[in-house]
Parts: sequence; C-alpha cells; structure tokens
Amino acid sequence: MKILILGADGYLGWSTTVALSNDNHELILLDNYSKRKYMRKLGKKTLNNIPKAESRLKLLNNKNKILFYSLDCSIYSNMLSIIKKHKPDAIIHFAELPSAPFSMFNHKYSWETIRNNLQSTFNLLQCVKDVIPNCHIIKLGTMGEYGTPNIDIEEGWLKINHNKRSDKFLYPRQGSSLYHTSKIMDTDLIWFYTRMHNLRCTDLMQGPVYGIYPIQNIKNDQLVPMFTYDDIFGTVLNRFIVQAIVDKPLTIYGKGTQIRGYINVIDSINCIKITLQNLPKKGELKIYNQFTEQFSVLELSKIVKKSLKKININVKVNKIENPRIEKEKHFYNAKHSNLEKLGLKPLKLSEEIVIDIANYCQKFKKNIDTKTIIPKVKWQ
Ligand code: USQ
Repeated sequence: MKILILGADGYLGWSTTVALSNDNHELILLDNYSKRKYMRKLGKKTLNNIPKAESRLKLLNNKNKILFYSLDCSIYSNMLSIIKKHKPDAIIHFAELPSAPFSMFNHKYSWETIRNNLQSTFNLLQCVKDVIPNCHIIKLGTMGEYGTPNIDIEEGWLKINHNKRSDKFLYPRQGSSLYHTSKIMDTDLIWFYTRMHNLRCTDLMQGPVYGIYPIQNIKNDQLVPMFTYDDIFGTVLNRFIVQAIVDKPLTIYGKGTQIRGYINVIDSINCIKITLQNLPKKGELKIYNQFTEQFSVLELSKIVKKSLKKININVKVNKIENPRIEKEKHFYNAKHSNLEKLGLKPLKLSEEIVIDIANYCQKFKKNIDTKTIIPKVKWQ
C-alpha cells in the first residue's frame, strides 16, 4: 500500500514507520517537529535524545524509497499539495499535540492544542474529500474522550431507546482536559465528513501507551522512538519506570484510584496494522477502543515496585496532590473486543516487560532530568 503518515517523528508515528517499513509498504512521511519545538521551549528533553526522522530514515531497510517532508499539515496548502502529489491508499493521522498538561498550561498552549489538532484534522478530511475520497483515514483518537461515565463504555457508538423509538449515536463524550476535548471535536468533524461525503474512516480510541518499539530486536539504537518521561509529555507508566531508576518516589496523583485502559506500544502498532487491513465501507466510520487492560494508577505502581525488586531496585511511592481535575473514585468498564475479534493478540503487562523497559532506560540514566518529574501544570 501507499501510506502517508502524518506526525512520523513522534513516539507512535516513528514506531509505525519502522513497523510498516519492515512490511515494505510505500511510505510518505510528514512532520513539522512541533513536539520537539515545544519540549525545547519548556525545558524538557527526551530520555534517549534521538535524532530527527529525516536523518534516521536511511537506517531503515525498505525496498521502496521512503519520502519525508518537513511540513506543517495544519496549513491547508501543505496538506493539499502532498495529497495531490502522492494520492495515498491510506493516511494515518498522528499529527496532533498529544498532551493533556500542555493543553492546560496557559491560554496560548490551550489554543495551540485546539487550533493545531482541529486544523490538521479539518485539512485532512477536506483534502481527502476533494482529491481521494476512497482513501482510508486512520485517526488516533483517545479513550479519554469518553471520560469516566457511570455506565459501561461501548466501542464508539451507543444505541439509545427513547419514547419507544431507538437510534444509534456517537457514545457521549466528556474530556477532562482541553487536549481530550480537541479530540472530541476531531471526532465530530470526522463523523460529519464520513456521513456527508461518504469517506472511509477509522477512529482509534487509544488509552495511555507504554513501552518501546521494537525493544526485542533493536539493531540500531537510533531506530528506537523518542521516549518521554517528563511531567508534560510522559505517560504514567513510562514515567514511573524512569522515576524508579533515579530513586525518586513514584508520583501518584491524588488517591491513585483513577482507572484507565492501557496498551503496550507493540500492540498499538499491531492495531494500526490490523486497521489498515480492514477498510471501512464508503460512508462508514469504524471506531475501535484501542487498549488491552484496565489498571488504576495504584495498581500500576505496585506492578512497577514488584517487578523492579527483581533487579534490585527498591521502588518508593508517594501520593501527591492531584494537579488535574479528574474523578479519582469512579466506575470504569470499557469494552475493547473489536480489535481482538480482528486478530489482535494482546501483550499483557508483565514483570518481564517492566524490567525490559527499565533495562533500556538504565542505559540513559545520565540523561534523566529529575527537575522535570514533579508536575507543575495545575488545572485549577
Ligand atoms: N498520573 C499519575 N501520575 C503521573 C502521571 C499521571 O497518577 O505521574 C495519572 C493521571 O492523573 C491520569 C492517569 O495517570 O489519571 C493517566 O495519565 P497519563 O498522563 O498517562 O495520560 P493522559 O494525560 O490521559 O494522556 C495520555 C497521552 C494522550 C493519550 C491518553 C490516552 O498523553 O496522548 O490520548 O494518554 S487516555 O488517557 O485514555 O485519554
């Protein structure tokens, strides 16, 4: 397939690039390096100090040439020219600002998150409608769009019976940050274009991701994706493992009873491969809940503590004031069977996996900036 990857330099974008290049697809990559720019501005560094995508491309062994464009796809003319020139079969859209704390930092970054995310999604949908309406759009959504409702979370849709009639609607959404809210607005745009213009779209509602792709067979350290652990761009499990390595107590926000659906980055990439093979019909929006296991933050901290004891790391745990406004004690039961029905074999979190990630992180221990561990951005 000819596949365009938007946001190819990031944690997921680069992992996807490596995986799809191994399968010899024809790849066109695009990134404007905005995550790197904002990390620099905020004084955050990745753990592994990985070079930009452009300079890593030559290390990939793909029989097809891989093209890279350093472009901002929130600018309409950029998106249009790439789509007209390459006419891909599928487009995977990762080109969004991905951080809840960043979106709550100040009015500038709040708006930048909303603007960038909506504008890139709008440009994509509009250009696909006008130029390649048969193309499969694969969009990274987030489980956080659903929030933590007091009923089961379905996969994207909810059938409602009302006054003896019934209909199917997008499952109600209520994000707990402006980042999550920008994804909700994306979903509305995607559903509008899909039903109005007969597009073919898949929305992947992903939970927090952990791990490193492809940790088992790293042939060259530069092929590993960027790994963040700071208070703004790091996700909780990756952060906990890095905190343990530098002998800092794990930063449990509030009571730690917040539950989310988590996924290993290896599974996350497998889900994308499965999605590529399952083209929606014209006018169909497929929605998959992309996570494999539910944990509370406290449960995660216990898994990290028990696992790392095996390699003689004595993990300390600290409950700190929750910087976010989020429900701490809540019901959570999210369905996630669609991707498994299509062939996903979930890689469950294990002590071995935590130790593997920790061993990788240990190699970069000297790079860890302990000043970026405690959260500074408060929702209130
Ligand atoms: N948390 C802690 N301690 C920490 C960091 C986080 O207790 O040091 C808690 C948070 O309060 C939250 C949970 O862990 O309850 C998850 O936080 P997170 O930072 O790992 O995840 P989140 O901010 O929700 O966002 C991340 C990604 C985002 C993705 C989302 C999936 O940054 O791109 O969309 O996970 S989800 O959470 O399902 O919306």
